[in-house]
Order: sequence, then structure tokens, then C-alpha cells
Amino acid sequence: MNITVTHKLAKRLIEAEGEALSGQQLADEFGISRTAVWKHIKELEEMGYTIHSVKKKGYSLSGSPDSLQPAAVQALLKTRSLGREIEYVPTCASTQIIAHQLAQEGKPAGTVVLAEEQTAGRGRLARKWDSAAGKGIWMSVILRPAVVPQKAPQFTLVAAVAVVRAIEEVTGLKPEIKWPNDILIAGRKCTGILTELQSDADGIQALIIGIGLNANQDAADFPAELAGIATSLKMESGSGVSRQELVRAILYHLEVYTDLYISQGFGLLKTIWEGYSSTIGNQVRARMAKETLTGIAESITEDGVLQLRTPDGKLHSIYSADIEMAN
Ligand code: BTX
Repeated sequence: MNITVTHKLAKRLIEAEGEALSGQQLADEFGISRTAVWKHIKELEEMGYTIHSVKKKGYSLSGSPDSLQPAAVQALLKTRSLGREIEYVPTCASTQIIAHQLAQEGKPAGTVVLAEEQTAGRGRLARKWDSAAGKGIWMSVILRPAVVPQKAPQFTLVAAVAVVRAIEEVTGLKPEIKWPNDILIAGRKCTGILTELQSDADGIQALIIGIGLNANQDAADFPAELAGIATSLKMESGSGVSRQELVRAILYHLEVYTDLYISQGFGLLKTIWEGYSSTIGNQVRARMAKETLTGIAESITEDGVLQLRTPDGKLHSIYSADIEMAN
């Protein structure tokens, strides 16, 4: 059985959005016999697809498994370049490691790495990112923007806006962004973003944007140390979400907002970001490597740097920290 044809057939059926496609039409499109089409349909059913076979009309799809197989993700994908190349792995240590390798090998901007499971998912400062099999979106996106390395942190903010928009669109939930890289729902973390850089004397060679989104975990799926800290879209909305749909929505919004950033700079994005921020305007505690400061988070600068005013009236520029609410 040619597995590539099976996946292409899945893509074709998903794109038909429930319309029936005749066996003869599919046979002609794929250059195979009608019996071969039927065998691929059986194969898809075994993979978890629900396909109706209607006499004289053909095959129509009424349900698909929530796998992140490239063909399934790419069906109905609205982007120009993001996700047009997908490296899919059932399990890996970290999608960031694979994306770094692919970027070094010269893979184009827009290449995406997707895993069902990570065994050593990472956050900032070598922290661990819990990445249960089949429950979330563990994804790294390679971008190659023509900007100076100092602008790299802005892409974390751009990605955060894209993810929030995607979550709103697919689930109707109302997430908030906690500076710089967390997305929270009702105060609990459902997404983390990790932006890493490959640069040389000529500037940025590649930005690797890692997105870890908890989609379908139940509370029991998280390790004990994340109880009360982590949440998933399923826990917040009360029903399971389609990871395929979420990946498509994230890639679409990430493309729209990076295009906006490249054409118009950070100004408008900063305003959109502030609209979703749970940090700005609040009394917060910023824990940094060497000190902890408490004060009002007044704003972020054009470069994405947090401006924190301490009670002595001093304004501090915070480049990286863990933020907690202080009131
Ligand atoms: P961070 O350093 O801001 O957050 C890490 C902290 O978040 C951990 O120390 C822990 O307290 C908490 N945490 C760990 N796992 C989860 C989880 N599943 N849900 C909620 N909270 C959690 C955030 O770093 C950036 C994470 C990026 C993850 C993506 S996944 C795809 C890509 N590959 C990879 O290895 N990392 C990125």
C-alpha cells in the first residue's frame, strides 16, 4: 500500500468538506484503479477516518482522527508559505532541536516541525516543558526575517498574538498574554512560546519559534508539580478541540502578523498585544536572575522591553523575567 497516496486521498477528502467524491474521479486524479481507491479508503478507515460510501455518488468524509499528519494539517491550510513544508515526527526529544538542524541545512522560511510527543520539551533557561503524547501542539516554526538580532524578542510577542487569535477563533475562549511568553486562561498557563536564534555577522539566519499549546489534556494528564499552574483548552472549554484546526489557525495568524510586522513595524502589533496583556497596568513582581523588582508594569517599548516603575519612582527596563501578580 502506497502510504503517500493514502495521505493525499485523506487531504482530498478533507478539502471536499463533506461533499462526495466519486471512485472514478479519485481513480483518475491519482492515476490508480477504482479497486486501488477502495483499498486506500479501507486503509483510511483503519487509521480512524469515518468515510461514507454512497452508491453512485462516491465517498464522503464525516470524521477524521486528530492526528497531525502533514497531509491532514495542510488540507484547508490558508497560508502562503507557513506550513507548506512540514516535518512530522510521532516522538522526539524536542521539535526545537530538529528545527535548528533543518534551518542549518537550509530549509526555507515557513518550514514547520510537528510532534505528537516530546520527551525533552524545553522552556526558557533550560526548564522542562511537559509534552504529553497526542494531547497538545508541540511545534517549531522556522522564520528567516531580514531584521537585526536585537529584534528577535519581538517575534515572541508577534507569535503570542497569533496564538491568542487562533485560540479565540477555534474555541471562543478568552486567553490573556503574560509578558513575555505565556498565554493564560483564567490565570493558568495553556501555552508557552520559546524564540531561539541562529545568527552570524550578517545578522539573523533563522528564528526558531517554538510553541507548546495544551489542547486536550485532562487535569490528571499533567504532572503533580503543574497542578493549579497548567491548564488545557479542553479543561477550560469543557470539550475536546481539533489540534489540526488549531495548527492551521496558528500558522495562518502567524503569517498574517509577521507580514504586518515586516511591512509596518511593531507599532500596530504592540497595540494589539497590549489589548491581550494581563501584565500591563498591574502591580507585578519581576523575578530576574540577580534581583526581584516589584512595581507597576507600565508598558512595553517598541523593542518589546517591559517598563516597570518601582515605588521610588524609578523606571526599569526589564529584558527577561518571570512575572507574578503582586496585588
Ligand atoms: P517557560 O520557561 O516560560 O516555562 C516553563 C515552565 O512552565 C516550567 O518550568 C513549568 O513550571 C511550566 N510548564 C511546563 N510544562 C508546562 C505545560 N505543558 N503547560 C503549562 N506549564 C508548563 C515556556 O517556557 C516555553 C515553552 C515552549 C515549548 C515548546 S513545545 C515546542 C517547542 N519544542 C520545545 O522543546 N519547546 C518548544
